[in-house]
Amino acid sequence: MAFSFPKDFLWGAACSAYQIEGAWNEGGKGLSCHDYYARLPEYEKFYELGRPDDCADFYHHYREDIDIMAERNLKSFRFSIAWPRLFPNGPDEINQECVDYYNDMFSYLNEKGIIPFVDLFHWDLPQWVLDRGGAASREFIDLFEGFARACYANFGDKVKYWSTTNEPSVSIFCGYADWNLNGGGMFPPYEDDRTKAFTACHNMNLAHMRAVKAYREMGQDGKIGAVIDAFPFYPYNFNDKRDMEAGEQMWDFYAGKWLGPILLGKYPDVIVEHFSQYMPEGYQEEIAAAYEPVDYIGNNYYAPRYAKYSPEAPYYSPAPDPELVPVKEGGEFVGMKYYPEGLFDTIRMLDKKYHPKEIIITENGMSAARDPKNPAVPSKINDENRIRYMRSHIMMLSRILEQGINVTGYYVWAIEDTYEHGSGCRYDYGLIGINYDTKERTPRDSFNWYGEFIKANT
Ligand code: IFM
Repeated sequence: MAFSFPKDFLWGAACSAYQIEGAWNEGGKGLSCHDYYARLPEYEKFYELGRPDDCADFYHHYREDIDIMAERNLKSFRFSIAWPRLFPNGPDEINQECVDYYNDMFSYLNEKGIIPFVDLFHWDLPQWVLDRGGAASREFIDLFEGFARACYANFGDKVKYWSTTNEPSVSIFCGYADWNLNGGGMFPPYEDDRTKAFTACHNMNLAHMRAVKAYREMGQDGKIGAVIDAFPFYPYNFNDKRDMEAGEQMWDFYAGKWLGPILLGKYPDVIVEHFSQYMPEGYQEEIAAAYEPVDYIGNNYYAPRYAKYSPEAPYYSPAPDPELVPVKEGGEFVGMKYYPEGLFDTIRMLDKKYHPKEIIITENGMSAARDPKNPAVPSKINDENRIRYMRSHIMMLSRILEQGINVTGYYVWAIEDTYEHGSGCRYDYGLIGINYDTKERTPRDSFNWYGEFIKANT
């Protein structure tokens, strides 16, 4: 087989505003839901390993970081706009300082030949939105559309790749329930309410469609889609046909409740059969009527999960990995299976089930733990395991392309060490290591390797 890639392939790296930007109370920014909850003692357990207050301080270092990206031939940088920075207090008052900041960042990226790819919403709801009921409230749809329109109007001349939302399975659904309905929310507002979880899901899908429609109505000339974390749920027992079915059901439950509406204009059967009671009346018809096709679908893949049959409705449950050889070399790849083949299976499944026009791999990467005694200091700079991880996933990508599937981009998570919800700044994903005391940036070997790879393949 030939390992070759299209010359215009988007070789990128990704991050989100709230995970690297810092400056939580500077530049006219308002409170995000995390800024707010992290300061309430009763939610301490979600923030005991740290808050996203200053983290990598990208807000003050973005030009320096963009220089490092350009020196390493990066073709595209995926980032998000902080909604609470753009609209600090409510929907009517835009923060000009923030408009200037993002405009300068996007201009500088373009000047350096790096294509900006922007997520409208990557996990940092303004607290004022949550105070008005968050995504569980119908008003969210209008608020989101207003935010989207403001972003297109202010940045649309510089940004030609847009995503409405990133991993809503985590940030939206998990505000009101555990991902598998096995308990309460793991994200602000940390409630335990299935009706709100499914209503928020439906509202997010509608808000996405409104934002896509608005993009076209405003005559914008780039591409717009959404980013979903879909991954295979392999059967726990290959000898039990019911476990095989459970895997597909779990995919439909976890990722399909977004992918179905976004790509096909309808919810999957598993939602209709088992969870309709938590959805607003007429939800299936409403989604069909609001459906607005996307230009591409983004997929975040890290590792697969497992599923098995369960005798009670909805007849599936998560299962432990029967093959797990824990990969914890030096605290790397914490708690996740190293399985590049899962990327191949995910993209094939996406293509087969939904036939999207274009797929972009919007996140893929591995973490390494910092030394708990010295948490300001970045984990290994000579990160040969991350190179191994990237190489093997990129090899899978070439196999995917050989199948004729239209994948047009691959983004490493993350451009630099990030704040991670629940685990603070302790697990590094970065191509650039960050010293959290001095804010010194040190490109890792993986970034140098990636830079050479990009040069050789474009
Ligand atoms: O850091 C997160 C990101 O915000 C969403 N996708 C998974 C990443 C790694 O945990």
